[in-house]
Amino acid sequence: MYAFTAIDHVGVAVLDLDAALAWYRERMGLELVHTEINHDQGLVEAMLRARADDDGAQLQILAPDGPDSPIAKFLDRSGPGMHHIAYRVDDVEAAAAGLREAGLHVLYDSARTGTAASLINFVHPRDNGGVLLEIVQRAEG
Ligand code: CMX
Ligand code: CO
Repeated sequence: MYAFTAIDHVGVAVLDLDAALAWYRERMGLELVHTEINHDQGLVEAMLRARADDDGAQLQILAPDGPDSPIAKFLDRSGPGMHHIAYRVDDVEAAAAGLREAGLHVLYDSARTGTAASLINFVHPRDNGGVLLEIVQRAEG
Protein backbone atom coordinates (compact mmCIF):
# COMPACT_ATOMS: atom_id res chain seq x y z
CA MET A 1 0.00 0.00 0.00
CA TYR A 2 1.31 3.45 -0.74
CA ALA A 3 -0.84 5.66 1.48
CA PHE A 4 0.52 9.20 1.35
CA THR A 5 0.40 10.95 4.73
CA ALA A 6 1.04 14.54 3.56
CA ILE A 7 2.24 16.67 0.71
CA ASP A 8 5.81 16.99 1.93
CA HIS A 9 7.12 19.52 -0.57
CA VAL A 10 6.95 20.92 -4.06
CA GLY A 11 10.22 21.06 -6.01
CA VAL A 12 11.09 23.98 -8.27
CA ALA A 13 14.14 23.98 -10.54
CA VAL A 14 16.13 27.23 -10.59
CA LEU A 15 19.26 28.40 -12.38
CA ASP A 16 20.83 30.16 -9.40
CA LEU A 17 20.10 29.04 -5.85
CA ASP A 18 21.20 32.28 -4.17
CA ALA A 19 19.11 34.44 -6.48
CA ALA A 20 16.08 32.18 -5.97
CA LEU A 21 16.60 32.19 -2.20
CA ALA A 22 16.63 35.97 -2.21
CA TRP A 23 13.39 36.00 -4.24
CA TYR A 24 11.52 33.57 -1.99
CA ARG A 25 12.77 35.05 1.30
CA GLU A 26 12.75 38.74 0.57
CA ARG A 27 9.92 39.08 -1.95
CA MET A 28 7.68 36.11 -1.04
CA GLY A 29 8.37 36.31 2.70
CA LEU A 30 9.11 32.60 3.12
CA GLU A 31 11.51 31.39 5.80
CA LEU A 32 14.53 29.19 5.21
CA VAL A 33 14.40 25.79 6.91
CA HIS A 34 17.40 23.95 5.49
CA THR A 35 20.10 24.04 2.82
CA GLU A 36 22.09 21.10 1.52
CA ILE A 37 24.34 19.83 -1.27
CA ASN A 38 23.22 16.40 -2.54
CA HIS A 39 25.82 15.15 -5.01
CA ASP A 40 24.02 11.81 -5.39
CA GLN A 41 21.05 13.73 -6.85
CA GLY A 42 23.30 16.26 -8.62
CA LEU A 43 21.98 19.36 -6.92
CA VAL A 44 22.24 22.12 -4.37
CA GLU A 45 18.98 22.85 -2.61
CA ALA A 46 17.08 24.82 -0.03
CA MET A 47 13.84 24.04 1.80
CA LEU A 48 11.52 26.89 2.77
CA ARG A 49 8.20 27.25 4.54
CA ALA A 50 5.71 30.04 5.06
CA ARG A 51 6.89 29.99 8.69
CA ALA A 52 9.95 27.94 9.55
CA ASP A 53 8.23 26.28 12.52
CA ASP A 54 4.87 25.56 10.86
CA ASP A 55 4.02 22.02 9.78
CA GLY A 56 2.84 22.89 6.29
CA ALA A 57 4.27 21.70 3.02
CA GLN A 58 7.71 22.96 2.07
CA LEU A 59 9.07 24.53 -1.08
CA GLN A 60 12.25 22.83 -2.29
CA ILE A 61 14.34 24.91 -4.66
CA LEU A 62 16.84 22.95 -6.70
CA ALA A 63 19.83 24.10 -8.73
CA PRO A 64 22.28 21.85 -10.61
CA ASP A 65 25.67 21.06 -9.03
CA GLY A 66 27.21 20.58 -12.47
CA PRO A 67 26.47 20.04 -16.17
CA ASP A 68 25.62 16.32 -15.81
CA SER A 69 22.94 16.98 -13.20
CA PRO A 70 19.35 15.85 -13.95
CA ILE A 71 18.36 19.37 -12.91
CA ALA A 72 20.67 20.82 -15.59
CA LYS A 73 18.98 18.55 -18.16
CA PHE A 74 15.55 19.70 -16.98
CA LEU A 75 16.56 23.38 -17.12
CA ASP A 76 18.00 22.96 -20.63
CA ARG A 77 14.79 21.38 -21.88
CA SER A 78 12.10 23.21 -19.93
CA GLY A 79 13.70 26.22 -18.25
CA PRO A 80 13.15 27.11 -14.60
CA GLY A 81 9.87 26.01 -13.06
CA MET A 82 7.93 23.31 -11.28
CA HIS A 83 9.94 20.09 -11.20
CA HIS A 84 8.17 17.61 -8.92
CA ILE A 85 5.68 17.05 -6.12
CA ALA A 86 6.69 14.97 -3.12
CA TYR A 87 4.34 12.90 -0.97
CA ARG A 88 5.35 11.82 2.51
CA VAL A 89 5.09 8.12 3.35
CA ASP A 90 5.85 6.11 6.48
CA ASP A 91 7.77 3.37 4.64
CA VAL A 92 9.36 4.24 1.32
CA GLU A 93 10.02 0.64 0.25
CA ALA A 94 6.45 -0.43 0.99
CA ALA A 95 5.14 2.62 -0.86
CA ALA A 96 7.39 1.91 -3.86
CA ALA A 97 6.21 -1.72 -3.92
CA GLY A 98 2.58 -0.56 -3.88
CA LEU A 99 3.18 1.89 -6.70
CA ARG A 100 4.89 -0.84 -8.76
CA GLU A 101 1.97 -3.19 -8.08
CA ALA A 102 -0.34 -0.47 -9.36
CA GLY A 103 1.62 -0.59 -12.62
CA LEU A 104 3.53 2.67 -12.22
CA HIS A 105 7.17 3.05 -13.26
CA VAL A 106 9.18 3.56 -10.05
CA LEU A 107 12.60 4.87 -11.02
CA TYR A 108 14.92 3.23 -8.47
CA ASP A 109 15.06 -0.42 -7.39
CA SER A 110 15.63 0.79 -3.84
CA ALA A 111 15.37 4.18 -2.19
CA ARG A 112 18.20 6.72 -2.29
CA THR A 113 19.19 9.50 0.06
CA GLY A 114 17.24 12.76 -0.14
CA THR A 115 17.08 15.92 1.91
CA ALA A 116 18.18 15.66 5.54
CA ALA A 117 18.95 11.93 5.33
CA SER A 118 15.43 11.10 4.15
CA LEU A 119 14.81 8.13 1.84
CA ILE A 120 13.36 8.93 -1.57
CA ASN A 121 12.14 7.32 -4.77
CA PHE A 122 10.24 8.59 -7.80
CA VAL A 123 7.47 7.73 -10.26
CA HIS A 124 8.20 8.75 -13.85
CA PRO A 125 6.19 11.81 -14.94
CA ARG A 126 4.68 9.82 -17.83
CA ASP A 127 2.82 7.71 -15.25
CA ASN A 128 1.57 10.69 -13.24
CA GLY A 129 -0.05 13.08 -15.68
CA GLY A 130 3.22 14.74 -16.67
CA VAL A 131 4.31 15.49 -13.09
CA LEU A 132 7.38 13.82 -11.58
CA LEU A 133 6.24 12.24 -8.29
CA GLU A 134 8.59 11.80 -5.34
CA ILE A 135 7.91 9.69 -2.27
CA VAL A 136 9.82 10.63 0.86
CA GLN A 137 10.29 8.86 4.17
CA ARG A 138 11.72 11.27 6.71
CA ALA A 139 14.75 10.32 8.77
CA GLU A 140 13.95 9.16 12.30
CA GLY A 141 13.75 12.06 14.73
N1 CMX B 1 8.60 16.88 -14.81
C1 CMX B 1 7.79 16.59 -15.87
N2 CMX B 1 8.24 15.98 -16.99
C2 CMX B 1 9.55 15.68 -17.03
C3 CMX B 1 10.43 15.96 -15.97
C4 CMX B 1 9.91 16.59 -14.82
N3 CMX B 1 10.68 16.87 -13.77
N4 CMX B 1 11.68 15.52 -16.31
C5 CMX B 1 11.57 14.99 -17.53
N5 CMX B 1 10.30 15.08 -17.97
C6 CMX B 1 9.76 14.60 -19.24
C7 CMX B 1 10.46 15.18 -20.43
O1 CMX B 1 9.91 16.42 -20.80
C8 CMX B 1 10.24 14.13 -21.48
O2 CMX B 1 8.93 14.21 -21.96
P1 CMX B 1 8.54 13.72 -23.46
O3 CMX B 1 8.80 12.24 -23.48
O4 CMX B 1 7.10 14.09 -23.57
O5 CMX B 1 9.46 14.49 -24.35
C9 CMX B 1 10.36 12.85 -20.67
O6 CMX B 1 10.02 13.19 -19.31
C10 CMX B 1 11.77 12.31 -20.72
O7 CMX B 1 11.85 11.18 -19.99
P2 CMX B 1 13.19 10.29 -19.93
O8 CMX B 1 13.89 10.32 -21.26
O9 CMX B 1 12.80 8.98 -19.35
O10 CMX B 1 14.07 10.93 -18.84
P3 CMX B 1 15.03 12.16 -18.58
O11 CMX B 1 16.43 11.79 -18.89
O12 CMX B 1 14.50 13.46 -19.08
O13 CMX B 1 14.91 12.18 -16.99
C11 CMX B 1 13.70 11.61 -15.06
C12 CMX B 1 13.67 12.36 -16.38
C13 CMX B 1 12.42 11.97 -14.31
C14 CMX B 1 13.74 10.10 -15.30
C15 CMX B 1 14.97 12.08 -14.28
O14 CMX B 1 14.95 13.48 -14.08
C16 CMX B 1 15.12 11.42 -12.92
O15 CMX B 1 15.69 10.36 -12.80
N6 CMX B 1 14.57 12.06 -11.84
C17 CMX B 1 14.64 11.54 -10.51
C18 CMX B 1 15.71 12.21 -9.68
C19 CMX B 1 15.48 13.68 -9.54
O16 CMX B 1 14.67 14.30 -10.23
N7 CMX B 1 16.24 14.28 -8.59
C20 CMX B 1 16.10 15.68 -8.27
C21 CMX B 1 15.19 15.93 -7.08
C22 CMX B 1 15.75 15.36 -5.78
C23 CMX B 1 14.96 15.76 -4.56
O17 CMX B 1 13.80 16.08 -4.67
O18 CMX B 1 15.55 15.76 -3.46
CO1 CO C 1 12.10 16.72 -3.64
